[in-house]
Amino acid sequence: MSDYLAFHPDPKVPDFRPPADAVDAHCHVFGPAAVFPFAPERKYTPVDAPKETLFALRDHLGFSRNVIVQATCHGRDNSALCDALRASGGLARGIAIVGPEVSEGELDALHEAGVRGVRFNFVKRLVDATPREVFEAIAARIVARGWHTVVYFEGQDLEDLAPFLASLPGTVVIDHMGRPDVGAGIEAPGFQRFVAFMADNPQMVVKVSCPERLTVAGPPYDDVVPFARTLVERFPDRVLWGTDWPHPNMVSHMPDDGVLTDMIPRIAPTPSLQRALLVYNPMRLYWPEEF
Ligand code: 0GY
Repeated sequence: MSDYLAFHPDPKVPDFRPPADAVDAHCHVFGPAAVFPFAPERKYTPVDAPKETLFALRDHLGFSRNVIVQATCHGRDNSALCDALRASGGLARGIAIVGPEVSEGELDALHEAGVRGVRFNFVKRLVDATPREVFEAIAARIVARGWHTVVYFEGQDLEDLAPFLASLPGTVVIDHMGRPDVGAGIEAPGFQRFVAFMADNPQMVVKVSCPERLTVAGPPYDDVVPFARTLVERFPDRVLWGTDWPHPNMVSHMPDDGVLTDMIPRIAPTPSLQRALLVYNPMRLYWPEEF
């Protein structure tokens, strides 16, 4: 039984058509729980969101590929993720969650399935804290394989985390724009600190995703547009975009993924910014051999 809203049953066909080879660079698969049980230590129980539904949504929205991100509800058991990656025929890559106990053989198997990075979660409502030395040791091992790290934190924690994040080796991908306080506006110190952090650390890449979690105004998320557009225009070769389907943990409302897709030309107003956001940047990170 899920504690949270189910994903939108019938998203609109977007008016915006993504360019050829566009990548949805942040989405999840959950369960089905009968086959891939959720982690006992999870903080929420999502709705089953199987790979078949994700791949159908990809086609419906006009995307070509997915980056599937392991979420906390599946803990360190990456089986559902790897099952989806294997079934994708090379059209999906993955970001896993691993602990310090992971063996080199297990990392080999994850790579074989299509995993290209690991996620470190600092959001206190989602995870119990992990010592930074543990993350450092994992980062050193995975970067040696050509993988990268994905980090998820909330805006108010950036000041404390910044030195640590900046010290991580290799590319670091930041989820959901570093979760700014949208109500405070783009000139507020919090978002300006984030922009300065991006400027000072050229190894950082940011996902301009998740308006549904950040908005105060609600759909069609006009209040989130200036945040995403600022990042796209300032760092055009260091931005990624994703649906965040099936939007775990949402209680306020469930977004229509077609409406989310229709935000793209508002945050990336030119075809060249759109190609960078949706094709070049994710392909370079996740399918470098084809790029
Ligand atoms: C997201 C956001 C959330 C959940 C997780 O790993 C997770 O459980 O990332 C959230 O609750 O903000 O990226 O899907």
